[in-house]
Amino acid sequence: MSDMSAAGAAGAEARAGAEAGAGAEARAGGSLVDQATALEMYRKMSEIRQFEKRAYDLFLQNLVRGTTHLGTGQEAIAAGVSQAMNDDDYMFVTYRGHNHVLARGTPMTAVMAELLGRENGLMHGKGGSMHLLDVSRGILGAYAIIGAQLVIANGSAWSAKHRGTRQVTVCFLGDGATNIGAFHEALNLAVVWQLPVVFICENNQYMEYTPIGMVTAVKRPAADRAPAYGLAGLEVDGNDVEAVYQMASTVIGNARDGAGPALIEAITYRHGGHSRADPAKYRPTGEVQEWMSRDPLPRYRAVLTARGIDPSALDEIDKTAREKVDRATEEAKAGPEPKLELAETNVWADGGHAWRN
Ligand SMILES: Cc1ncc(C[n+]2csc(CCOP(=O)(O)OP(=O)(O)O)c2C)c(N)n1
Ligand SMILES: [Mg+2]
Repeated sequence: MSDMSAAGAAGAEARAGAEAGAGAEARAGGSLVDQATALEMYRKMSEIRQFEKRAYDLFLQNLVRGTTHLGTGQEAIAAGVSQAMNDDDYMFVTYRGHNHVLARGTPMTAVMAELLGRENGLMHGKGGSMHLLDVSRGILGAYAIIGAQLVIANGSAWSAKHRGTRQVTVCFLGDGATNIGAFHEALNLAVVWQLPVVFICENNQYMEYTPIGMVTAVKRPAADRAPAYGLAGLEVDGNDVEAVYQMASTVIGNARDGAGPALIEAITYRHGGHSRADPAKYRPTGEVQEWMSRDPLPRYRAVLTARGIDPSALDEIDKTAREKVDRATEEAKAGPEPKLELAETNVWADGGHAWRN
């Protein structure tokens, strides 16, 4: 028990340092990010934005199977956090997971084809938008049950700790998950076991249709709960990709070095409704306009050009991203419908199902 307390205390100090460190970097105006990293993050955001626009157009053409939850407006969080991860780190996402999977480098055609239910999709057309999984890139699933992924992410973090691999698990969640029991269970155990896990709460202000503030006892649903579990109440502007990148780098680095878990609340806004069935008419016009003026993409473009990057270099990135989305769309559309024989494959880890039936 005393060992555990000592580890907890060391972790708390490291986390306090992380908070101070992130603040200092933010005060330096974000210029600590080198140009190659900055352009890489811009590229990721541009690709995601255009992918999501295309996904929406494809719905309207009735080509996307099942429902879809777009991450438009939240690109800076996926881009900044993924940039701070090592290649062999693990990632858990929600049903709103296109952004994160693309930012992690999963081929765009595979993601697009999955939305279209084609055999060349990431899950061979059997998962759809809500169930993107790419074990080769450490993405251990997309979870549609709110909060479920947090406790499973603890398992992946525990495994890495047990094996001594220095891999960190990054687990994304929505603000709505903070009022689910699994959120509290997962945070408690992550701290008790000092797991190398970083939880990123994307507070986009709404759950399905209800503002998170209407049903939550504290102002900041994640950050204000963190201290109850001995964690720093970290909050970041989720529409500022460099701030996200810097804070994520600090806490992921700490977790890798054995300082234990962290929880970040990234403040953001989704540009559209909850899912394709939701026109989001319940949101006040002024609120939407206010957030649109903080759109992470034009905002980062302004930061980069003010820093001396030629706008034509950014135009070129946007053009290449558009071409990539065009190519992915064509390749996805050209993919065959999944064959019936595939229906019962990939169900169990051994690729079979016979023992159960
Ligand atoms: C345990 C559980 N309860 C209810 C739902 C229905 N549901 C689907 S999405 C959602 C809202 C989640 O909001 P949030 O966590 O803020 O994520 P966001 O959609 O804003 O990204 C709800 C309640 C569910 N999927 N799982
Ligand atoms: Mg939400």
